[in-house]
Amino acid sequence: IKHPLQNSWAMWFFKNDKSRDWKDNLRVITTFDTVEDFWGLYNHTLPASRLQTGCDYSVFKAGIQPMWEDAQNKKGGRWLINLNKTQRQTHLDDFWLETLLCLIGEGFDEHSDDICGATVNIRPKGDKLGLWTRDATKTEATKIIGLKLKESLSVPSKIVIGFQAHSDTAGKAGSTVKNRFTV
Ligand code: M7G
Repeated sequence: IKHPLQNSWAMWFFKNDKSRDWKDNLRVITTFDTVEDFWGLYNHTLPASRLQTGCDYSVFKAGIQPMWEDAQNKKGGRWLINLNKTQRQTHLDDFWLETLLCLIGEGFDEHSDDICGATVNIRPKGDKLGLWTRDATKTEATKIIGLKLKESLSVPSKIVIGFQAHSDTAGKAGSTVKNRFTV
């Protein structure tokens, strides 16, 4: 028998088609709730580094859509790791896999309930990895989650990462969003 995960998850794919609404470019690839089905999916999908620019992968708990508007996300935010252009080849796939293993393995311990999912954005100016949490007002839990993410990805402690509330990000295309927290 397969090894069950604590939660059911859905993997989503976003392909940028500017003729359509943002939400209409978002599709579920599949859902999974066992270790074996996770690896089956992982091994049969392109690594993030080989997606076209403008594409995203997201993995969210079943029932949560990977968008700010979802009831589980709207009061939340994301820890954001910005990669430079060369890191697509050197770091992106490792970072994404480690993030997925933290999600499905409930690696945030007692704060795992605060986790909604994670997204990787493939972009010409630099790829981004976001870990989405449920409640941007939870200062301590949010900081612990950010530290755990840095540690899991072996991000050097001198590199500072920021947490942004979705309510600050929504509707601010192009402009910089202030960080609620940094670690
Ligand atoms: P992005 O893909 O997160 O980053 O957002 P990018 O600027 O590096 O490409 C690009 C745009 O996609 C935003 O300005 C929004 O127009 C749209 N968008 C992104 N997200 C995550 C959402 C979302 O959750 N909801 C809605 N309605 N639009 C979004």
